[in-house]
Amino acid sequence: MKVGIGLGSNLGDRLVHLQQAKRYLLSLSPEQWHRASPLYETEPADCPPGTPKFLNAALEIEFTGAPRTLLKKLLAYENAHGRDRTMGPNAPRTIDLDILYFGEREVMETELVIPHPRLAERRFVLVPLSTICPDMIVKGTARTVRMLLRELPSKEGDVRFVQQEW
Ligand code: PH2
Ligand code: MG
Ligand code: MG
Repeated sequence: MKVGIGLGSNLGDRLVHLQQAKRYLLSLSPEQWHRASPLYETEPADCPPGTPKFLNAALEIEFTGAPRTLLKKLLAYENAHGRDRTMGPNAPRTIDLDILYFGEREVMETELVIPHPRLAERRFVLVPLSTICPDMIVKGTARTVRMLLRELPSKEGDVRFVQQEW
């Protein structure tokens, strides 16, 4: 199954955190097959005042296990790489790995909702995603990634291209 993962970091060496996580995610994919978005620096959305800016990107990999298996791996990776969950919602984090889509699957469980429930509201997700799958229809929205992005109001400079390769 082709799986989209959103990556974010706004604590410590953000680029290194994203690069290390990318290497890990590729290791889950047969022959390291993947598509990667460029890297973006983004304004914090729905975060406490004074929150540092994020680096965000999106990655598509091939994953042959179940959605919950992948979720467990991502959470374990975050925990092993300095993610502090005691600081409250949307506190600065070394690394955040979110499942955005999982092939055509829809999952509605307490700990896991796929497609990601806030995907359609977030430019820091849709801008990177639109570079790897602009014409993918997002399950449950009847819209493509490109359409969702076009419908979302943008604030000047909220998502800034940093570099293609990372
Ligand atoms: N992640 C959040 C909340 N707000 N804002 C930006 N710019 N980037 C993120 O990755 C992000 C956020 C919750 O995971
Ligand atoms: Mg997140
Ligand atoms: Mg998360």
